[in-house]
Amino acid sequence: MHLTEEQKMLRQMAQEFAGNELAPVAAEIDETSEFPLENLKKMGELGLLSVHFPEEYGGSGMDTVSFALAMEEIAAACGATALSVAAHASLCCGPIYAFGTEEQKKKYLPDLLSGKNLGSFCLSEPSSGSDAGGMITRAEADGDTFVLNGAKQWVTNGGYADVFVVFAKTDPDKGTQGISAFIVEKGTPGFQPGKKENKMGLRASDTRQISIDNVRIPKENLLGELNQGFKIAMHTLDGGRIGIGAMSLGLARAAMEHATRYAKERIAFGRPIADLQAIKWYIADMATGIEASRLLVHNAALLRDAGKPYTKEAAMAKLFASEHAMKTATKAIQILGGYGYIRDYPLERIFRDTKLVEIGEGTSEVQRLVISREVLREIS
Ligand code: COS
Repeated sequence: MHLTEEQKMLRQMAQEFAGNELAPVAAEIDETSEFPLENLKKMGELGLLSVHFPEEYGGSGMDTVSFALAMEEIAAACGATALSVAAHASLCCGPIYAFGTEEQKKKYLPDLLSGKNLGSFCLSEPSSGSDAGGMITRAEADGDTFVLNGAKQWVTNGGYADVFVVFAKTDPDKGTQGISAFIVEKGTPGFQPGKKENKMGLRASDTRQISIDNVRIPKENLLGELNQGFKIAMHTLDGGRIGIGAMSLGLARAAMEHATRYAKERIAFGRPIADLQAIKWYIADMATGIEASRLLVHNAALLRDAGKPYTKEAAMAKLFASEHAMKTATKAIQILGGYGYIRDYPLERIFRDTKLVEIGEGTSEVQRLVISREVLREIS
């Protein structure tokens, strides 16, 4: 795929940062579950949290392809850090930029894009995930304020974020047409992150439930129009899926690279196992799927940058890249055999980290639903 000089430079910078700062600590923070706050701050200073946002609000002024390139490099070094970046950039800065008033953008974006503040997104609830419209959190107007009550689940960056985009029902009888989006600031009374979830993978990323008890926010914190929140969520997830597709790509590439290096060194039956046809076929399948994933991710990014519809393409990119990443991580472990199964090598962590990309920001089943709906609409 053709890249501009600017895109190549950004990729190079992201690769160097990821190689020097993220990769060396990835195993350690997986073990300790320590949130990579310092590295996120450094990434803010380098512009890696703001790649595809305009300079006017403190962004780097680049495009979505550039964002995908950066995400791939970050994820290839540390999946947990990549997930934090995805939640911050796509899911919090994304909707504030796309739907915020000028005042909201000026108030929130510069500090988010510079990394001074961290962002988060609260859509899922303890009893509603794939059925996002099934949320029960309520927001009721009261004078100049809205009062929110309910709970949110799987909130990435939940314990560290300063700014949260929160969805709640403003007209419960209207289903998805009765949901609104709000901006809630950290420390607002009643808005309380719970304990950090003890996850299988991406252990350094911070995932929490948030309880919302009589959280009173000013009316000007409504994001977008009243009762348009579900569309804001769907639009946000379209963009987010490009980021998770790119993250999947980075995880897959890291798995393939570790396994290939091992296959070239490991001797069995008198020669490196990379000479065995079974291993060669695994490597060929890994590499082909990674290339296809990258093309799908970049295609969705190009459509987004061109202002064209990209819902289907983003879902395809996320679906294909995440499932291929899981296949690649599985085969990579197979190549290492027992060594793939122990923590001395990074593949065990990559395998655990990768499982999430088939679940987060819409499961594979939701992506298939989104894709099939579009195809059924297209073909008369
Ligand atoms: N962009 C803008 N609007 C969209 C949209 C999109 N990508 N997708 C749907 N909408 C609109 C529809 O056009 C419809 O509008 P009208 O009410 O004007 O007709 C409205 O949103 C409701 O859409 P739909 O009928 O498709 O809603 P469903 O309840 O059937 O939900 C799915 C559809 C399953 C696709 C949705 O709930 C979803 O994406 N779930 C997964 C959520 C997810 O990814 N969670 C992870 C969060 S990361 S923590």
